[in-house]
Amino acid sequence: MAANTSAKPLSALSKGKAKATDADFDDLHLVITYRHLHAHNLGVRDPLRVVALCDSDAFYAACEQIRLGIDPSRPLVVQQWDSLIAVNYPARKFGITRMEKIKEARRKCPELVVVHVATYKEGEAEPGYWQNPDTLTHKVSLDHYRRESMKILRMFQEGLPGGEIEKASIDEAFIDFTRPVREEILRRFPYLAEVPPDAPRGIDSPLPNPPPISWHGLGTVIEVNPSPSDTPAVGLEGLGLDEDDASTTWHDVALSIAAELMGKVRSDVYRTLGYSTSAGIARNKFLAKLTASYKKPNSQSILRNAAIPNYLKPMPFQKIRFLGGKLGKAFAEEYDASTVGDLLAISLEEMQRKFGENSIWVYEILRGIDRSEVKEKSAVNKSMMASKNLPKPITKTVHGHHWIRVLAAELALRLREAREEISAFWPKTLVLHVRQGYETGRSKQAAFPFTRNPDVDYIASAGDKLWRELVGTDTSRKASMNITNVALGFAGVEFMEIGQRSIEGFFKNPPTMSDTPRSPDSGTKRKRDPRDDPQPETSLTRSGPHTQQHDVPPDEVTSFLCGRCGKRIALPSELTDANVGAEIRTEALVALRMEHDDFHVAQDLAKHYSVDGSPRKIRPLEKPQTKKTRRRETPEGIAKFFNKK
Ligand code: DCP
Ligand code: CA
Repeated sequence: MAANTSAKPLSALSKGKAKATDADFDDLHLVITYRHLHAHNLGVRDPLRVVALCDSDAFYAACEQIRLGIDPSRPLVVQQWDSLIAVNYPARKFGITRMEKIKEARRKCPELVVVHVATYKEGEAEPGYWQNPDTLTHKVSLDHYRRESMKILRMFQEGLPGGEIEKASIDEAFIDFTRPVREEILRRFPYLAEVPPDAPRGIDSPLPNPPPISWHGLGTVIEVNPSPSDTPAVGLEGLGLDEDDASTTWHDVALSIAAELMGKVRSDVYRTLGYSTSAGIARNKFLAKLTASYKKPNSQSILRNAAIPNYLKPMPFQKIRFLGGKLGKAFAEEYDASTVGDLLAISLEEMQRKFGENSIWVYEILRGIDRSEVKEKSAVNKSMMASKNLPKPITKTVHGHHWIRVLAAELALRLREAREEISAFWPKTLVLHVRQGYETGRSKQAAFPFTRNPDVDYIASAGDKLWRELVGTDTSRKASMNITNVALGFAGVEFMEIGQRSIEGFFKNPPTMSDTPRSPDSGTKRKRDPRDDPQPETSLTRSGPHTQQHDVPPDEVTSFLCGRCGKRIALPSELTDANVGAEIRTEALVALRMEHDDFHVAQDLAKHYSVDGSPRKIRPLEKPQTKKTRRRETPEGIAKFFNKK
């Protein structure tokens, strides 16, 4: 069944105030047939699709609390220079929030445990927890958090065989449970394995009614009809709601099985590593992410299809990813709307007339439709960059060499760890990037010759050589030096060939996922996609002559140029602030790039498929327009809203 296409009166459309009906969510009530259950390749259009997002609670704070063996009930924050970057839940009870100053936090809670994030300092091969680290001389290290994050991810991989897992950020992962859940349904309900001989429409007959579900112990089931006073705090955990609900579907059964699997692996992570997590379980990534934050910490929430409309309708749509900026504002102004419910009255035709064809993506996301895939990412980044924003610019070569050594220590450690994971991991190229004041950044790269022991000295001396070539020396320079950011990194990572072994063969601890045989038609294991490479889109990754100099675009550190839409996509302003560490920004830029890629993929899919999976026909506009007039109203469709602010 396709999404609601009924046109509403034009007067209502233009104001955006017509009442939304459940017909707006038609695709939620797909009849599930034997064909659906027995198919293995429905991918994102599978009506039994189940996706979870699992996020660690107060992650950096938890890492420090566990590392130091501190009682988890004590209020604890992680500090980076003057700011807080993570606040545990006991500290939140005192009203302490992230981005607060230490002084203020201590005033609110005198017994607060404050841990400064580890830093590198010159002359040390390892990051440390020094007394009074100083941003003028030290560099933040997130290595411990990366390692802990990998431990959690590995437990997911080992504990959820058959589930597709995508690391979404340092402390979040999406898990596609569709495949293991389908197998479990067939195991628990063997009568579904065969189409009954008297089934009226053969394999296209609907499945028999599902058994009642006991949600006890599976998490918080979001209510289908919440009363206005309901808040996540009162929850519905363990109430066994909906056991006798005649509206129970096989998708609900699928959600409940995924909740069992997710709950088990979450408690394994907690027991083994000590990290508490919060998960959201729903029909797709968008809804799983929204659901994960329904109730935090240490909980999981389940969004049944029947509960989607009332869950989404009151939500301010400008909180939705990609609708937070200019695009969301334009919708709010155009339709005098603030919630998802307000916009449901707007027909697809109307949106497409005002915002271009691609606004089908908005139309669908408001209805909880998201066809982006859960994609496994490469286990090891193909590039590695250590970067430092310099509160005090470098004005002398000797200071340049200081920072090269600090950055080289981080790279040496990360390279050693990557090679412990994949013994054949070797970067071909070393890249140095510098930025002068607010001017265009410049970079230079050189081949990075193989050595058995790539220690700090080895990397620093290669970095120093690049520095001399790129920046010059005090005596060789005519203009004064004023370097505000320096980054040293590896690019062009290769896996050295050993016979015919695949990359997986080089894993010392192969993830269970890569051992799991997949049916050829599962369609879940992707070929490597060039977009997986999170390296900013400069010429850094290209191999070239021994040394090459490249001009990189001005805002390379805070934005990237999308090769698909040609737009420069920038981080939100709170992340471009000088107070935000370069490491956080680099991570955020990688995440932004993945999100942007997902956006294109979602748009591609939206262009080609309707809700029931049939090729989409873009319906004619209500008032046929000439190309000329349409161009004037929507010069670039919604793409223009993704321009750099
Ligand atoms: N982080 C950061 N700076 C930010 C945002 C996050 O350094 N502006 C780091 C610290 C966090 C970690 O990333 O611990 C994960 O970010 P989350 O947004 O998931 O926040 P938390 O895990 O700390 O808390 P929550 O329990 O709300 O998820
Ligand atoms: Ca988190």
